[in-house]
Amino acid sequence: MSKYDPSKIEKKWQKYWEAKKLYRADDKSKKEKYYQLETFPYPSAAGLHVGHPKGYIGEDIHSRFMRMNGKEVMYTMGWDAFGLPTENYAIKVGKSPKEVAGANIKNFKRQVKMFGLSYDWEREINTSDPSYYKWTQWIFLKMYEKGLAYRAKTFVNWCPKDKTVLANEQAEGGICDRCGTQVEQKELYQWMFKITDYADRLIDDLDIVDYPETTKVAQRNWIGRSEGAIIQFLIPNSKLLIPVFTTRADTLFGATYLVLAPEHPMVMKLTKDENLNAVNKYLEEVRKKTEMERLHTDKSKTGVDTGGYVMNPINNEKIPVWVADYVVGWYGTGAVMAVPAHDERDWDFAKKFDLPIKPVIVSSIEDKSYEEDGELVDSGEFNGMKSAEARKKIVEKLKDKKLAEFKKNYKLHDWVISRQRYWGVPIPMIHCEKCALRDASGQGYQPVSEKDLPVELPNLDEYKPAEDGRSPLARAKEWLVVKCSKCGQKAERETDTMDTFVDSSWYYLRYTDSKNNKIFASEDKLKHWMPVNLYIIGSEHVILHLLYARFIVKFLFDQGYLNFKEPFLKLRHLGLIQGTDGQKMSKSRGNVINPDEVVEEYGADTVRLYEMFMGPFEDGQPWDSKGVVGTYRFLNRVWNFIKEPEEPKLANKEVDRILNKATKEIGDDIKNLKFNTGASGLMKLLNAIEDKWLTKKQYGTFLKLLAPFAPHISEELWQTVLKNKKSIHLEAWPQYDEELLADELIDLVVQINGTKRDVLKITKGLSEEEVKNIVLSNEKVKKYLAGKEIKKFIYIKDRLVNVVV
Ligand code: ANZ
Ligand code: ZN
Repeated sequence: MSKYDPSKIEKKWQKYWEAKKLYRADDKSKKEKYYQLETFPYPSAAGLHVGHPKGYIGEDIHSRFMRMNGKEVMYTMGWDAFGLPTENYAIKVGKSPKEVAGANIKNFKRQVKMFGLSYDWEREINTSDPSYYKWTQWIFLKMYEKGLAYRAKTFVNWCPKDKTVLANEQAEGGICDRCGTQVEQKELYQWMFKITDYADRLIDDLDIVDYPETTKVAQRNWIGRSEGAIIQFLIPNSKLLIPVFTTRADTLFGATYLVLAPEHPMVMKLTKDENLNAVNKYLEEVRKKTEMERLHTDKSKTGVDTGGYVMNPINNEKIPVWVADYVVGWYGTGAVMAVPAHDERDWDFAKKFDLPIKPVIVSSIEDKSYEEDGELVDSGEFNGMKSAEARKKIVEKLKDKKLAEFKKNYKLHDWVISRQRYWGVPIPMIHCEKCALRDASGQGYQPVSEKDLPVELPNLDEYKPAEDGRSPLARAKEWLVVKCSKCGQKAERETDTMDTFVDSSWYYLRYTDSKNNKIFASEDKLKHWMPVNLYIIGSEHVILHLLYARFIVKFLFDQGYLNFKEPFLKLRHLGLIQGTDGQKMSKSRGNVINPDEVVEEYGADTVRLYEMFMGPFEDGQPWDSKGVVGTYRFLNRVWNFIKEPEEPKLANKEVDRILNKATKEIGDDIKNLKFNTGASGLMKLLNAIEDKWLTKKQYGTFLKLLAPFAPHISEELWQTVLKNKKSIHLEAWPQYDEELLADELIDLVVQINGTKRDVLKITKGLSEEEVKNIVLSNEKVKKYLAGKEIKKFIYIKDRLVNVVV
């Protein structure tokens, strides 16, 4: 027989599968649907490294398995093509982002196809295609219609080099994660989505989905619901109040000063003339820090005294007002009653600035804050009360005087979707000066009419960001001018584009009906395919992408476009493959392994099997070239193992038993995404049957178990060696026999004083102790032994027992 040469068979079968439309997901199929999803890639200029396909391979194995188990599987691929890296790369190489993205997609597609993944390519999507982003714009308009898209001034992380807004996680440590420049805080008008309206539902509906618990916790923490109260502090000799948000109203008697966030509107009002210089200087310093830096609890506290005072509403005590950046402007009321005896941050601050510390909860701790609940002291009529009760009673008492109310708060911000960059979806709004004069908000923005969608991105001569921070779209003079959709006068288009997270928040809906040009997806198809049955994502997506997708689905549900509230029924994670040095693969570390070369040398099936064999799917593992060689050798053995048997002959029962067990185990492994034990199960299986004689059916069973992992070699052997006429990927997963799974039985000869008295069927491999128990409690044996004393019990494992009496 010929040598195993993947380069001769893999391309051939990929073409065959494509021509036969083997992996087409049929909308009208009578089979039960199964929608399997993976995060679609951002096609960078660097192309794939060997780590990228790991998730795709796992998903592909699972998809193939589900098909073999009678499901109509939808498994497909698309491109998250907008975004800053492409734009920056295009500027660097002097091309248009569109051209660069097109070339990147082409390269990615070639690489992805190399792995023989069972995608339905007819559903392919590209977020930078007008036929896709028309619907991203449409979603924006629906949001706007409902008052959930709005424009407001907000502090944002601003990269002065990239000249764009960054999300918090793109600005960790105050550094732009794209270019490494120090990030600034800048106050700008931005378009936002009011995701905070959905905060409770985004928490509560986590109960109806199957996500790893850690992911649910991450979602809950990000939303950060906390239950507390607003308490009003009074400014002496005025009618003005300063509200604070607290979760510890029980510690109200322990408040020894009040802190305003630097951006609090009352800062200047409270600052005394002699403190003005110091306060201004401090505000200037703070502007340079990002929110992340400000909130780090381990950083030494900074702040400044305003010289002003407020009165505690519970006892009219005067306490000083400070400004400090450990209080953030957007959370709660932007002001805090500081209780150093019971809050660590307040403790550190009070120690540093020599402010009084007054314990009001009983504790034995003296050298740091005591943060637990407890019994109140030094708290007037509330002395002796427990924290939980006091929290209620204190607020209730002040409530009558309108000085307090119960309040829930959230850490979640509204979603800033504006980007001042070119390569994104144009926000479909029009700014009209005329209308601005008339409308109450003075902003004068009008939505583009639905019938005028999509607002297409114009080509530019120059894609560099403008010095004033405005989007390069402001330079598209012709594109910019438009008639106001309300008054018909000459007006200007919005030049901001959308955060790419908007594009990816709804892409899985589009897969169900990717060519529809009347609606983002038809009701029928959405009903048929959604929700997604299994979504596998990297751990980097457990917060924002997931939250945004869930939000958009809830919104579309509310508008009556969807009949489900959660997009993903079941979510699982995958770990990254690292470089041989155990570090994250990256160009700058020089540890990137290009899949083109490995596939060329060993074939896609080897790489597929190796990536699954490396270790648990949800963990990360370093790449090991020796391991690749090992799996290549295994596939060579498979190649030599499968022969066309001379039939007919009787099947070897032992082989049946081994195959039976492997069918169950490997199937369970795939179902549970335990691809590594599945892959090693295949290897063990080959070891067990390699030197045995098999029937054609038995060889076929082996190949079917291998097929999801190594689809090319199994197809080749199935069709050319075993001479089957149809694709192995249309076969059903082999049936297994529960009874055969039971442990193997042996015949145990029982002698008494050397004479054979019985033969017992017992499980193979039992210990002498276990066998003795079975034999001596056997009725027949008991009869022979009645009244006699056992002198000796001789046991020859799995064969014979001799009882000497
Ligand atoms: C007094 C107090 C006493 C507090 C005490 C805590 C312990 P979560 O659970 O995160 O909601 N806080 C309120 N607004 C803030 C802001 N804008 N920036 C920084 N901190 C703020 O935390 C609520 C607590 O965080 C509030 O309860 C407040 O401090 C602080 F022994 O009020 B507490
Ligand atoms: Zn107008």
